[in-house]
Amino acid sequence: MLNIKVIPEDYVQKAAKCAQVALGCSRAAHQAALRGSIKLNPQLAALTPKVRAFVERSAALCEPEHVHVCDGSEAEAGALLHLMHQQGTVKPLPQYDNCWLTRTDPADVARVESRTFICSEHERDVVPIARAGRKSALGNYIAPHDYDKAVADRFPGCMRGRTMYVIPFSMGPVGSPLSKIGVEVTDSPYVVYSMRVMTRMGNKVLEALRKDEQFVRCLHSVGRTHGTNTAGWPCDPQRTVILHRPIDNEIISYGSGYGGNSLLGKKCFALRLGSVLARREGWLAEHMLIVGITDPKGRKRYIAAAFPSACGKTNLAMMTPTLPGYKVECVGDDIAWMKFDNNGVLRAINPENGFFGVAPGTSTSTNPIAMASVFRNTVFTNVAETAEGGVWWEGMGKAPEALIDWKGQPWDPSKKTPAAHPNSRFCTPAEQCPIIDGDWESAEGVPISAILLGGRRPAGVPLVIEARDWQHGVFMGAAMRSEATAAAEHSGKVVMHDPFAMRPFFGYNFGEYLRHWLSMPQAGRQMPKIFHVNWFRKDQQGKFIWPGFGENSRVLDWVLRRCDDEPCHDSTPLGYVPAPGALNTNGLSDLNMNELFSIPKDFWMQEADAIEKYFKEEVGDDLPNEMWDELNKLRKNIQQS
Ligand code: GTP
Ligand code: SPV
Ligand code: MN
Repeated sequence: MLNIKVIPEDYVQKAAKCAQVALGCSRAAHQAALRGSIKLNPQLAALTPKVRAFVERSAALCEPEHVHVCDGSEAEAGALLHLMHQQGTVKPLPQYDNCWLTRTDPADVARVESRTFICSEHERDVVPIARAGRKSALGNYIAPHDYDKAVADRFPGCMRGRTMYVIPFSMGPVGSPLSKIGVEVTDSPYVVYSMRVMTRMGNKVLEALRKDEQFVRCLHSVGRTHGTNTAGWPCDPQRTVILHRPIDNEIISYGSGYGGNSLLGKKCFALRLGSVLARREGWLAEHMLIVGITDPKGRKRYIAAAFPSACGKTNLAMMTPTLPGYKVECVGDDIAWMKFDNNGVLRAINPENGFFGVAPGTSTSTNPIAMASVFRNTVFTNVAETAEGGVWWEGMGKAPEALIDWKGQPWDPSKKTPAAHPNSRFCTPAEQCPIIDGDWESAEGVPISAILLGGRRPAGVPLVIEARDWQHGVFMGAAMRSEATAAAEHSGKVVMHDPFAMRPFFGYNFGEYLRHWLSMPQAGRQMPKIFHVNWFRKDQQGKFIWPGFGENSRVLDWVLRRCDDEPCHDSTPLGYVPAPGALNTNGLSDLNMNELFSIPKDFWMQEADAIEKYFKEEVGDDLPNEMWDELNKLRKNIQQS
């Protein structure tokens, strides 16, 4: 069923012509390649014309041996696992139920931001004017001819000898007015299997396409292999490139099979293209978790929270609250698509269908809900393997004897290299989460009462600050910084600017993004309150001051009380913080509240300088004046404090 021959031989020869022109702008070449007698596979004949044209053009370019259109069935998923097992890409983990281990090539372990590009006619569409012609920290621009060349240099014949899978997928519940459809073609069965977990995929999406033929074209190849683990994990790390052309609804990714580089519905579609669509259509596509919180009075509210990669979204989304009477339910752990409805309520959907979550640090004490979710129907990537056919990672608990590390070697703890890669992950269906929210697939989305922003700030930044108003909140988002993590290729723990946790994911000019956020307050709309949180402040000994995880419910409690306009706050130069005694710390011993909430004047003068430098050097004339006004206010407040 999987190996269906559909490409006649002369088609392959004619493909060379086609390949000279990049996908999406090759209609003439495509027509030329199609002339001649092509017997169509019934699977392809059933596709809508636009999807079929995309598939045929992709096949002509990449020259796969077979084409398979995915139906999304159990049987298909089983066949894929069987195939991957044979090829050495996955191995079973007999300790659990339908769980599998993958080891990637050591050169393909995370998103590669330096090779991720957005294409548009004008550079300023993509990066702020201050960086014209230079490297921007807020996105990489690629000109149309370089984009076409990057494709032509890599894709012709890149799938020779392989099967090309066609994955029709929906970001968001099929049929929701907030959802969008994509079609990814890929030569990686690992990608197909993961996309079945992370998105709604298969026949029901093809049916939806028959009603509305619009979709985002996603082309992916792991490339002609130049990695070291070529049998199990083909990839071409030296030539990896991840390209987006928002104007054409097109994503093209080459060389990596990992996470956000290859599961193109996630960061590429839902955030980079999503942010462009959102701005055009008046909504928000954000790197945010969505969580429902029921307070002891039985009132349920939802919040969304933007933290950079590996900074606590999955953990907050699945939190087990320590405060009595609170209940937390999970809608999503990574991405939120949000739109004001006709009643002025901001509604959010999780466009995803699964969790691609960070493994290290996940344990029965930090995230028992994740632990209860991931030991069925899960693919683990780059974790360590136990002798019993189970998994282990740093932070899970005591290391068992005789571990095999993520590179497949016996682990030697004395060598101080981690057994699991720091960016190792689990890929798990969301419906398996025991606290998945009853409305997580609601077509209209859940109402958002508050938006949290945050990051890893070891020094100077208090546990929680409430923005004075929406504009101040937008400034907080623009000024966000966080320590680098293993989720991308940055090395060291340097504190980086990461506005709105979106720095790697903006699909268009950040100045325009800020303007879009500033335009949200309109007559009749109920604006969520905005807060900045920091679970990661450290003391003089380098230890986290705040216990985090389930104890973060204490901060949520204060946030919700502020949403009710309870006067439990004090004004500071940075915004509002809990009034003395207002943050419930009952039962927490040895907590140094002064250290947790102090606002060191020198630190904040330097922070204001750093923000100014960033705004000037990275954004320049594209920065909305409101942001300068807010920075001036911040400076004045600190000076006067
Ligand atoms: P992405 O999937 O990359 O977007 O990451 P994420 O934002 O979902 O981060 P996640 O929740 O997976 O957490 C990343 C790491 O931070 C894990 O090792 C967690 O154990 C750790 N972490 C999460 N929340 C807290 C917290 O409240 N305190 C502390 N100290 N660590 C935390
Ligand atoms: C992130 O890096 O923010 C992730 C993981 O959620 S990836 O899917 O690789 O982008
Ligand atoms: Mn993420």
